[in-house]
Amino acid sequence: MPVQNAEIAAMFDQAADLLELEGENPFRIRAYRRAARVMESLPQSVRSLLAEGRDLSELPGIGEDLAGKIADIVKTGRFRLLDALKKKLPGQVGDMAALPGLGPKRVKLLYDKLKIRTLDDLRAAVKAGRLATIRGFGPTLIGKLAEALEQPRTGKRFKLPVAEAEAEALLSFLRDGGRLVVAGSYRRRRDTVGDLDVLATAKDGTVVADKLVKYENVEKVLAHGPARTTVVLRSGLQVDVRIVPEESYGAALLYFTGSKAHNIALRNLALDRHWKLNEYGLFSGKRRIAGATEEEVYKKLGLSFIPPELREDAGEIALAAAHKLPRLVSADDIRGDLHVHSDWTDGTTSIEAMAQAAHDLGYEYIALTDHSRRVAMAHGLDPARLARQAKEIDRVNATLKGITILKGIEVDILKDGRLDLPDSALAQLDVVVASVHSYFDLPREAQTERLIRAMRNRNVSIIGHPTGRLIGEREAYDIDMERVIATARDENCYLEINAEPERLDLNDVHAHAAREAGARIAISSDAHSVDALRCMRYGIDQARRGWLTAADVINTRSLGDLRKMLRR
Ligand code: DGT
Ligand code: CA
Ligand code: CA
Ligand code: ZN
Repeated sequence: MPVQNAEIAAMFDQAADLLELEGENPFRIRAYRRAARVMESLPQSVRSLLAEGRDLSELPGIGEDLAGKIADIVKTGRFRLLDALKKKLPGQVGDMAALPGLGPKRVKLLYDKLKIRTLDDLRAAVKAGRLATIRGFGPTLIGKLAEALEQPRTGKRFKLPVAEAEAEALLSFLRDGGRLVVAGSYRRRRDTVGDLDVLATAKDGTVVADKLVKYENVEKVLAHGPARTTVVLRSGLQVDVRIVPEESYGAALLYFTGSKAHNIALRNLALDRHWKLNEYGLFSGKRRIAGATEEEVYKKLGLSFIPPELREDAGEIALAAAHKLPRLVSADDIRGDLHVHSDWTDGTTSIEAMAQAAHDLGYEYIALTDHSRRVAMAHGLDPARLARQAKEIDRVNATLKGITILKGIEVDILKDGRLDLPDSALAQLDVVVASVHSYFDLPREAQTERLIRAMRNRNVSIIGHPTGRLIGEREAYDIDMERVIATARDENCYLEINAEPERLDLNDVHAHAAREAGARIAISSDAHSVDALRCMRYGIDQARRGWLTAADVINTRSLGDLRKMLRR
């Protein structure tokens, strides 16, 4: 397996932790952390950048020295500095520093005070209650460590709809009049979540905790206490419920919403002002100067409120300090859906019923985009059936008020980038979504050329699910995303965020890259049934994570404006 960007990021983060442990120069440490964030948010693998002969030192935050190290990691799979640091440090100190709640400083304390050098030493010390003897090791931190040591998470991640169904059922069960909210990656609307982090305010936290352990979907109780209770549901989803005091609610929500990188950046801002920020509040000395709401914490730190979807330390903090955050697209902005199927191919519902349902959602338009003939399984349309479908659309348009059905197709992109229907048929349509449904394993260059050729066809309006990934099932096919995005922009072809929760394709990072490059996006449900039209919101979530504003999204336009944009 070639080295992935995320692995390089993890190596840099770990090196930063260990350098901190060594008391290294803070600028050097920060440089590694920043480089880790850069690695994570690149739209393309570093390996392929290098293969193209690109100079990595042109990347933001990457100097010559780091560029050399990255190249070395890609070549050898190892980060020599990290290996050296690990060797220099006694026992498993390096691994310990990666535990949640256990930064470098605390690892050093553990070693200095209790001679703890390995994870087993640490486990034993937790069991024996010896940690409490060290200054700064309060019950919360010890609880956190016990949790991390005893329950190595399976690493399984859950798609949003699964997590949502569990969260909603659980919250309605637990509701007792106090506040109850799911924080963590769920609130940041990541496309998958590792576990649910629930916060509750309650006069008597034990009531909520006692209720939780009796919940019928609980399979296993991992921890049960007044401040934190952790259970595993039958689905395998782990739930952490934390009871927090009202006056800390905002600080706790901020902390447990994360991301960890965002938290660290905020904490550093607080430190710059000689304040302290943690899950209990923002403190000047012993005095709590903010903490009841997230808004007041951000305000005190001189920042605009940062929507949870942006909290990834990807540049949002600097923009919030300048009060220049983008105004993110929201459900209210969406005026139509440009990728919808009917029972003419593999949908379950008539054209008329789909249009009526879209109207009920408040849309002005939908584009009917059934499959083309090559997708035989779906009973794809040939030019003759497409012409007949057009007549049916005219008929329905004449009877339905308040919504317009645009004529469209989801045309297959053939292996060589030609399309599955003749230009003469495509030219009759309002919207042509072109998608790949075959030959997922072409080499990168061929796959990229295939998409680019499709985009250069002037009948094509939108590229559907541009990378073909199915979350947890199929990797994205190998394309040069940077070139695809640049071509989309230059050709006035739009890229889809397919809102189906197993696709979410483009993903957040690619959507961000598209916006940066000036390409525009269509957020589409790809609905095959009336209910599935509602998946739009998952696409909006990812668009928001990609920093998209209404102006970046074509289906926020009025029908008149949209028609002009679709004409090439
Ligand atoms: P997930 O569950 O893997 O999808 O991702 P998250 O972001 O929900 O992560 P999780 O559940 O491990 O922790 C929830 C939040 O708690 C996280 O987003 C930020 C905060 N947090 C956890 N560990 C640390 C830490 O060691 N330092 C700081 N500053 N924050 C942390
Ligand atoms: Ca979580
Ligand atoms: Ca958690
Ligand atoms: Zn489709």
